[in-house]
Amino acid sequence: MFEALSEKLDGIFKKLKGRGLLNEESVNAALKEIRMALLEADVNFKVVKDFIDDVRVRAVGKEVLDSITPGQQVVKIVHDRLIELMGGASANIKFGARIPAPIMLVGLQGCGKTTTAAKLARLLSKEKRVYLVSADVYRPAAIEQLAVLGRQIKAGVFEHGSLKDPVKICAEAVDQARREGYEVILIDTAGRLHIDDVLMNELRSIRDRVHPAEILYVADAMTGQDAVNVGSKFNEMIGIDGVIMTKMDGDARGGAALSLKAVVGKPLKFVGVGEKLDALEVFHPERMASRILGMGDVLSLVEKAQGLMDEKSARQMEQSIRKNDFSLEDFRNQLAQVKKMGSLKDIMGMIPGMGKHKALKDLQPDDGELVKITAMIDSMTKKERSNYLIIDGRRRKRIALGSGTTVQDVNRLLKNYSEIRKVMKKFSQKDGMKSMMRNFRF
Ligand SMILES: Nc1nc2c(ncn2[C@@H]2O[C@H](COP(=O)(O)OP(=O)(O)OP(=O)(O)O)[C@@H](O)[C@H]2O)c(=O)[nH]1
Ligand SMILES: [Mg+2]
Repeated sequence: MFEALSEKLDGIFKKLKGRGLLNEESVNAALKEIRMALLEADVNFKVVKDFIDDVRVRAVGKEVLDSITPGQQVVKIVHDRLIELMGGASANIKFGARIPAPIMLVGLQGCGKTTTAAKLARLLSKEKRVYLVSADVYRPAAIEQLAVLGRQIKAGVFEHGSLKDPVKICAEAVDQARREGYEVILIDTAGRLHIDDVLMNELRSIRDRVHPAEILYVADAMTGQDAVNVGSKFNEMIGIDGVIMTKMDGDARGGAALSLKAVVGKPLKFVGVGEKLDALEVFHPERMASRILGMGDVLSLVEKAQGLMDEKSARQMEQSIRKNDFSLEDFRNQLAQVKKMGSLKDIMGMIPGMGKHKALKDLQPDDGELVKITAMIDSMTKKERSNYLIIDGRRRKRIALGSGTTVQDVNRLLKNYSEIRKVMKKFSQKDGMKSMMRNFRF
């Protein structure tokens, strides 16, 4: 997501930072390019205009232009403004005092409500007991679809029996959830191709019957600005508390996500990034702004790692990072785990500066690559593995020979490893991953 935008902004800022001194003209020229980049990313034109006007006012001030690093200051202003645009702090779900807390998902047909209900149930069930109910009595198999997903994540699912009326179904499901001690009930509703009165009336009736703690509008990122406009309509007609944007993994340009808060006035709370049930992320404006500006998103990376690594490996990794001796041996042991996190390219995009790193950009280690890396590390002596700095030209040649690879392969491995090590060092400066995580828990 936001790859094209990110690349363009990177180019614009490189030029800006390369200039040293800035004046109003050069800032305005850069702003013009930023404006184009945002419009091309499908951000709402009115939002873009306000954004640029605001950055201009802040950037052409005397303090900025006269400072020693005016280019960097402008980047910071854009970064701050992007965070504000996306709603500032990340917005959690407010469950309210009632138990179970009903959360209602609404949106057009095919936007991803049912899948998202299951994903959200999975995410929330780390802390709460979650129950699912489908109020979609129209599409054949809709109820069964949610039941199947619910079973996969081991959430409770309401059984409809002979009930046919969506409002009664929801009311009865809430009672059932209460009886069974669930703390949250997620209500999956029916979709329509377009907003129509029948759908809105039905959603209103459900709302007035169960009084949801939150109504979340599910938006399909692939539909671009339509997703934003439909969101406004849903908000006017039934009132929403936040948005979940699905299919952010597709080739949507992402502008809708940047326009939502300003146009609809409601925060983006989660983003769907794949079809699998673990592909739902809490939306963090600050991290997203950093990612867009190529500053990396180390925290999401750490969270991803923590979610996927088995606990023992995570603890080992944390320990070696703490001791600040992430050796090549550790690296080899972690690679298999890293592979689980998706392509190394995606992971690199989250590390500051690495997304733009030429050598890493095209790096897509497949299984073959991993075998090669393992072979190279296996061909090293124990001493080499614990201190890569001693691996000189002669040793590189020997390692290449021993592992059936080339010296270039060994060079690349050591380069990547030393980059990763640098990031690891950053972690260890704070007081460990766990405490960092605690501050950012959903
Ligand atoms: N790639 C990707 N696909 C998604 C995501 N979320 C949902 N989908 C897919 O979108 C399609 C529709 O998802 P559903 O959850 O059935 O959508 P819905 O809103 O419940 O649809 P109706 O009940 O017919 O209105 C499915 O094929 C999902 O796998 C996502 O974040 N990424
Ligand atoms: Mg559905």
